[in-house]
Amino acid sequence: MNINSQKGGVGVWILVIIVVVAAGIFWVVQNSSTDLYMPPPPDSSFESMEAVVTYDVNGFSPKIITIKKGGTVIFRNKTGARVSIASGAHPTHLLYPEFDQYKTDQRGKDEFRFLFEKVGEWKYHDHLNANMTGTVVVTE
Ligand SMILES: [Cu+2]
Repeated sequence: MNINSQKGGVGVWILVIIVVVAAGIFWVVQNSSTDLYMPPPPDSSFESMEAVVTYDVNGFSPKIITIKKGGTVIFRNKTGARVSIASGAHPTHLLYPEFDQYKTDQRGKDEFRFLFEKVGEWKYHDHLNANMTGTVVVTE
C-alpha cells in the first residue's frame, strides 16, 4: 500500500513536470513563431539608399529625385539614343565634376549608377542633348 501510494505520488509529480515542460515548450515555440512572422520594421533610410531615374524621349522621370548621402541613383536610358549624364553646367560639368558618366567606366552604357557623397542640389543633364535636365537632391 505504502509503495503503491508513493508510486502514485511520483506519477503525479512526473505529470506536473511534463505539463510544465510542455507549457514551456509551447510558450517558446509560440514566441519564436511570432518573431518569425513579425514584419520587418520600416526602415526608410534603407529604401532611400537607391533610386531609379528613367530617361526617355520626354525627359528624366522623376525630374527631381531625393536621396540620402551615400545613396546611389541609377539612371536608365530608354531613349534609344546614346546619352551621357553629367552634372551642371554644360559643357564643363564643374558643379559636381565626378558626377559625369563620360568620365566613368560606365561611359556609353544605358545604365549609369552614381553614388552621391556630397550633400546638395545637383542639377544634371544629358551631355549629348543638353536641353534634357533633372536634379538630384542629396540630404544628410
Ligand atoms: Cu554637358
